Amino acid sequence: MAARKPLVIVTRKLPEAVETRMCELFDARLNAEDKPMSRTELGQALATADVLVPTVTDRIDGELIAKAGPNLKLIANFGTGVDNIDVKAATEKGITVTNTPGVLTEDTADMTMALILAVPRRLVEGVKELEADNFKGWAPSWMLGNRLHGKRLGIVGMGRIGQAVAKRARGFGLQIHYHNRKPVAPAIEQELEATYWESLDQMLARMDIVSVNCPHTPATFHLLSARRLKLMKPTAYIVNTARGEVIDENTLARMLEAGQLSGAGLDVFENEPAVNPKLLKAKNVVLLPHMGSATIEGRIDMGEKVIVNIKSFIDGHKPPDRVIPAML
Ligand code: 8YV
Repeated sequence: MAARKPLVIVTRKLPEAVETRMCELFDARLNAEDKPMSRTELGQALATADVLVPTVTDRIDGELIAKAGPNLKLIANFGTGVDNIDVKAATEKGITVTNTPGVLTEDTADMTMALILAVPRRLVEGVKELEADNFKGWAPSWMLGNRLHGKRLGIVGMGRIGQAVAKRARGFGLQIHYHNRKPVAPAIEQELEATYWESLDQMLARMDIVSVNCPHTPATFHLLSARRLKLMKPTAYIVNTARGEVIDENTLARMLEAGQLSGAGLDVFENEPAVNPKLLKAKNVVLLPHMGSATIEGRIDMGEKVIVNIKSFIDGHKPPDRVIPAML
């Protein structure tokens, strides 16, 4: 008798090509309506599945993992960030966790660059002015922003995405500075002409634009704390395409309102999908609904990675994108 296909529960709607392939390979339970699962539904999924495929919108904490059924051996996250999953609790229960690194690097870096351009150059404000019929002809002192060329960009987190941002930013004449747990390889530093700052405090105080590109972990929660945000120049801009939790959002909103920072470009928020009302009201911000990696190509590549991780796991191999708690 043919072996039973593994029961793979997918919490959200994925691209058609990905779902079709999943149905060929696995006993896949899909979410055609794309309605986010409630906590109870997630609990049921964990209790019955062999493999769970969650996304950033599913919070798989220690309490849920403790109630996982005996069949659950793999959580194959559709996404790179795994701050939605208690990886340590999963690993201790013998559940492997995988993610989808690499395939959304370029898309996220593009969106970061778009925000780095959009905020100092007042792109969205300009669109709104035109739509409001406020364009009465060119004027020498109207809609003036700030020049990018020659300014200092401070990248917080020089991993794949941070480096991809640096490459783009160099093309726009920005000087690259970065803070990371460790300096990157000298060859990369040379190629990017990047300056390493061991002290995040010192870097923040000297940058014109700060881009957050590190993962959200217990160590990076509110890394840009109220104290650190206050070290930044009032003329500086801040861009975040990583995770809202890395910045003290409340303080950031208050500082933007008070003119203690020049502006912010945010694709992510601390309590998604909620957005701080002060940010929504602020003029000097560009706010996006967590769409940094939202390309058709990227989503298909992410799905492909999830499939490869599941397939290699059930075939008895180490899945390529295992997340090891010690690495977080
Ligand atoms: C993903 C992301 O689309 O992969 C990540 O870490 O932030 C997003 O761009 C999302 O996580 C999907 O689960």
